[in-house]
Amino acid sequence: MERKYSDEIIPDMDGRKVKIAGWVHDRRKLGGLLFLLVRDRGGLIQVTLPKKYVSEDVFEKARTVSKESVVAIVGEVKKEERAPRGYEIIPEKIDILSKAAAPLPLDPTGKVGVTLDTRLDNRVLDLRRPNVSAIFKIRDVMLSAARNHLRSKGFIEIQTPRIISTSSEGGTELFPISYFEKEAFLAQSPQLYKQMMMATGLDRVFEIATYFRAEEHDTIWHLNEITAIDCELSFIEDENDVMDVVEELVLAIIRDIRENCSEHLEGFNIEIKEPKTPFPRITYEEALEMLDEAGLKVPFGEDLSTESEKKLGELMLEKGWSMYFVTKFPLRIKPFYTMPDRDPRFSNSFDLEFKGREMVSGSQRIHDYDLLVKMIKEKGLNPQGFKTYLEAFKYGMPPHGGFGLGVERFLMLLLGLPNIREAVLFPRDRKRLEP
Ligand code: AMO
Repeated sequence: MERKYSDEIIPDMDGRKVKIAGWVHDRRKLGGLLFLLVRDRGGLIQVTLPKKYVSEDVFEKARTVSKESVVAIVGEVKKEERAPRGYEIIPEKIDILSKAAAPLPLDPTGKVGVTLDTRLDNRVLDLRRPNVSAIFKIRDVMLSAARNHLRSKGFIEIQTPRIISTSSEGGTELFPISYFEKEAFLAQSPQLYKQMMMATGLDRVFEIATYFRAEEHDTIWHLNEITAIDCELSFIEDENDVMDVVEELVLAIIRDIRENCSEHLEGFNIEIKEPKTPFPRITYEEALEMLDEAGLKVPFGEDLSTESEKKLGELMLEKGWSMYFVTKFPLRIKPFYTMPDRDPRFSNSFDLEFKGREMVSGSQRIHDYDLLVKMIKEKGLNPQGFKTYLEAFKYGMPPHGGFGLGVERFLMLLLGLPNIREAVLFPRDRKRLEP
């Protein structure tokens, strides 16, 4: 008999015989009635066992099977308004496919409070909780929305090496690995490769990329292994063209989630609103002025701290803006590949801020070979280390720019998750390498 998911059965199937399978979520006894709640990916199914009507063997299995064991049940659908989804199953056969050991290290019903650390230590059981797996169903929609949107705009998806020989974002955040006789590193972003692609004629590319960052931070905002949506596009005038792509992409993702995730969003105490558009583009200098007026002084030339970003977020939200760009950061604090502004103190760079946190970072890039070599040297780096990257700039490189959007940051901010670790299946942080 064909197996059905809980959400494929409807009360109108009253009287039909079905097969279901899943995990024993909970068991209740009420007089002569025994209830098993069976959980599958679609939700909960009430299996009702009136002692008089079911066989002794079936009743005994249901009475004794340990919680979280995997069962397959054949039975009759009965309309029942008080049950989840308005139906229950009266079983005629129960197969125990896999017995769960007791006691459980974590209770997937969520009745017992647990710390995030215990949850992450027992992530497989944690992911059985509908509220937790919902995050990853939404993440899936987020990535497929991004893919669909970018493809519709002429971007093609690429994969670049995760093992690299040189740093792309500056020297300090790399994980060294042993690569035969050579020194190598885990990629901290696809930056250099996505730029090299601009010299191939494939002039709009994106990658759903893994970043490895050996940052020492132990905060609710940072991970050592993250996923980002990275884009690069050619024939731009300046960074404004790149910001247009970011804005459209973010809106497309939010719209898709609003349209397709209402069921997954039920457990979150949050309404996902479409942000007001067009996203304002305020310069770094304007941001500093706003902060100064609010009593927070940021010395010119310094990056915005977490505190100043948060304050700016509050000031912008007062004006109705949950998303906005901060543009024209000082050139000194940006990576070597960033295009200088006409005013050489600044750069053609931007961040997209969401609720007072950086979610996207991008810029127009330098496409002139000599200027690029000069900037590499000015950052105290050796052009020799960037030899193959620089080659791509020698034989015709169009003007270009791009950005990286942190998937976990976006998911965390969108769903109001208290810790970025909740937005990854198996997070990697300073202390966590397992599971
Ligand atoms: P950047 O280093 O700003 O830019 O990274 C891009 C986006 O990735 C996310 N992010 C992180 N999220 C969690 N933990 C971390 N440790 C972490 N580091 C980064 C943020 C951030 O905005 N090459 C450039 C992008 C470009 O210009 O194309 C880059 O890597 O959301």
